[in-house]
Amino acid sequence: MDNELSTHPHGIEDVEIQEWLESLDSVLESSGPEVAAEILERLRAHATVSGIDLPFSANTPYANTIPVRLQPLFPGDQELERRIKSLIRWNALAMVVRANRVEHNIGGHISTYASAATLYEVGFNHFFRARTEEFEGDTVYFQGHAAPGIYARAFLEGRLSAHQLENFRRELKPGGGLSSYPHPWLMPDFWEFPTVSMGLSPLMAIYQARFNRYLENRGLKAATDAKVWAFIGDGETDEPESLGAITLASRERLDNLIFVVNCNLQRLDGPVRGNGQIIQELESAFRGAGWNVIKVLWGSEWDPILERDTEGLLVKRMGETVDGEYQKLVVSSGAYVREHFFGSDPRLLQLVEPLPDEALRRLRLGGHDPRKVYAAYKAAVEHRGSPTVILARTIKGYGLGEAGEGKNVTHQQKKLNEDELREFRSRFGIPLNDEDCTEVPFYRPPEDSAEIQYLRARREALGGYVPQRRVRSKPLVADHDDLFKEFLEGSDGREVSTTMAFVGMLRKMLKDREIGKLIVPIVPDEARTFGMESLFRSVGIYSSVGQRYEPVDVNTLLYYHEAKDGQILEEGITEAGSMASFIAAGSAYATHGINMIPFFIYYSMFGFQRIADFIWASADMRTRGFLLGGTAGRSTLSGEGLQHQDGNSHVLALPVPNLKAYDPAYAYEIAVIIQDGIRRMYKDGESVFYYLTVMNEPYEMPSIPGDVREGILRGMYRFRKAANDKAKLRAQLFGSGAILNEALSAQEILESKYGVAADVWSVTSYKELYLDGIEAERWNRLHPGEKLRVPYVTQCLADAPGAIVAATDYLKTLPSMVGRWMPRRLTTLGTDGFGRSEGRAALRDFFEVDSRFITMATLHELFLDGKIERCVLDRAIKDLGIHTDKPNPLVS
Ligand SMILES: Cc1ncc(C[n+]2csc(CCOP(=O)(O)OP(=O)(O)O)c2C)c(N)n1
Ligand SMILES: [Mg+2]
Repeated sequence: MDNELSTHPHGIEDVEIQEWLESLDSVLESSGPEVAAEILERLRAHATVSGIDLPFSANTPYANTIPVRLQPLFPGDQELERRIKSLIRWNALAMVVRANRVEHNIGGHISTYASAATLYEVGFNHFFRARTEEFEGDTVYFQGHAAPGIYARAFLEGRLSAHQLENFRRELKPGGGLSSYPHPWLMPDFWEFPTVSMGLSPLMAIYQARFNRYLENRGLKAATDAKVWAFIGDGETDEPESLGAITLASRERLDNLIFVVNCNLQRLDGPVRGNGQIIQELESAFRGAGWNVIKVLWGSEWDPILERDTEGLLVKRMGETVDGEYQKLVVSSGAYVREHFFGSDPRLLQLVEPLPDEALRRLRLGGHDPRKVYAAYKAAVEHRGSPTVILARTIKGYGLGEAGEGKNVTHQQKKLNEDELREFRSRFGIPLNDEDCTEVPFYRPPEDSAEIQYLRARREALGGYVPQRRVRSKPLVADHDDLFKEFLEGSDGREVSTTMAFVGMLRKMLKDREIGKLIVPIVPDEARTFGMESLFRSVGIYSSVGQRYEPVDVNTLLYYHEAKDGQILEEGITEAGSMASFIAAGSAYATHGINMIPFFIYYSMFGFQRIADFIWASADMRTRGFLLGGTAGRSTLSGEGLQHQDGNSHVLALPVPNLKAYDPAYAYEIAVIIQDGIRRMYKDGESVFYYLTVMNEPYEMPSIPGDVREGILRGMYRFRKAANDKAKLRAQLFGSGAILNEALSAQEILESKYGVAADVWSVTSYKELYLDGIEAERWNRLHPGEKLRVPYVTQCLADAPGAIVAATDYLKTLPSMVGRWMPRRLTTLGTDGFGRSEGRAALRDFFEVDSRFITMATLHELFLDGKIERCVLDRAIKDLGIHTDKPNPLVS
């Protein structure tokens, strides 16, 4: 047997290997790890040029990255910290169990926090620094499903009451409750970052860390060693967003960023990688991307065993065991572990011979050992030059025992029977007797107890409590009339697009004394599409290393100018990443106390459709700023076709409650909306943000027709009255964006050819009209008998006679939403269906939204009302050249 194992597949003698290893050891001892690493690197390079085909692996053995000899002393009182953690474990569990006793199926999660408790507690006691007047503080993204543990800690800290804990997931209870997950919208003094839609927080954290550097490099805040910590699940890493930007983090050398992946090897249904090893997979992905990877796999109890493993057999066995098997070992007895894990080799069995079965069962994993976790965190915060990921092995549902520890069902476990509760109580030493314990009361030791005193002292040393959200920026003061004035005046015959008009405003805002430096233009590789390249030169593209090359277009006026203090965030082709920058910038008023004003301009079809969940998260986070959907309008974006032409985004913008969505037609409308938006968000501190579509169709911009500001902001105003308002045939035409011009042409055709006098309305926001309408209805319903509130649309149309026709470049449902508040039937024209590669005129014919179709729809309405004869309609169809048997754009 011995003989068999002493030679290797290629016939190398053990002794030969031993010699190599010993020489490495001696280099390590005499010259240190750097020299040893260099020799290995040279050997590898030498091997390659000598024709040796070395397989690439970014993996290291399945062992702790930090060797025991380099492990720092644990600075805390381990026993006290264990007791505090146990109390938090109990209260977190109590919250969920109690909530489900009161209302079956109210939900909540025990097992995520149970697995992550040590990861958080070491952070809370030793690392997470609060935001104070003097120090910006660390930023922590908590794993959403661990929320009960974070609440339970805040309870011990005296920040949340037992009443609030009692109302976990009962937010509508008198006295308030606690939201299921981190939601700044619902708990604006507590949570900072919504994390529970998996995959969003890792990406947001990366861009947050980068944005912190942006603020420093632009001189808007002092450089500090503040860290961004992101706690994420191992199952969560399957979301494409989770790992999607990890190369940005290493490229930007974000050593202010620390990921902690809670590797309990399980997700909701079962193992993350039953047949593989998620930890090794993540290690190679992160190492390959240039991250500092720290594996915390085995607890201190393993150290002496591993030390005895001089041949590396145990580490080899660990590396060969798949996660499904590890999970089985977790739920099994010591005897089973001995037989099935160590039993694979008699020499392994020998290693654990002195240990009784019970000790084998109690061999802790790294993520449950504060000493190992502390060592990893310390190494992470001290590491320079790249971001760090800590892969910490834990057990899902740790401590739940029979009630779920390590079981596939543990994620959903919300109820414990009496025996299970008693066992949990005993395991964590909660001072409750058998009887009391089954009531699952919240337990907080007295204020003067060692636990509370310690916990408070630790937080005090770290600057205060975490998480805590506070708006720290001062309101802007100016009204900025001067900035927007020129855009109210029209383009004086020049044809410009609303995109050009917006870029003109942006350029002007960038020069403003108060807000200039606060503006953050964000583009996902579309600046040229929107005519923004002049900004490259004037304000520069942000680059943390400046510009290390002479740009190819250096001799041109608008060269590609990268600079350390560049203002533009040119994100490359990542709408998700750009949105994460938008979020970091738009929440800086709270995170950093700086009123950053992001303008994120993108191809409108790739906005809501692609990254709506980030937009939803930014709404939750009370992010401020402007989203601009460029090249918008299904029939206005010519040529591009089905994938690009956006007729959807204004419908997709409807569900976001605090998002104001506008489809402006003219420069002055945009100016009014942006100026008012800046006032509302940054002067009055409202938690709203904006979505504006801008188009690339050039046309003359008129000057503002009188006092229409309120109408623009509320959603509609009469742009042009009919010339002859005494005419018998009357109509009201609604247009938005570029389609407003079609309505104006229709107005002329109707008047000159058919004697119909039409008023034309610019509808800047169907969403605003709709929200106003449903609110009026609601108020009326709840206040019967009182003076009825009249929706704004109804008010506008009080003296507006005739047929009503709305045309939009978006789905017909937009105008239809407000039809019921109109005095008469509404006809809507819109662009439902797939786009086409075509010119504008053909597209508007295809979708039936051009002036001809608006004219015809108006005449048809008048015909239905008996105001005109059928022959007029027939003649119009002929004169307008409308093919009545044309394909249906909706389904063709
Ligand atoms: C985008 C998204 N998809 C699905 C879910 C539902 N979900 C909540 S937790 C969970 C499993 C989480 O597993 P993991 O990330 O490993 O975290 P753990 O609880 O194991 O620490 C799932 C699928 C979600 N919250 N977000
Ligand atoms: Mg997991």
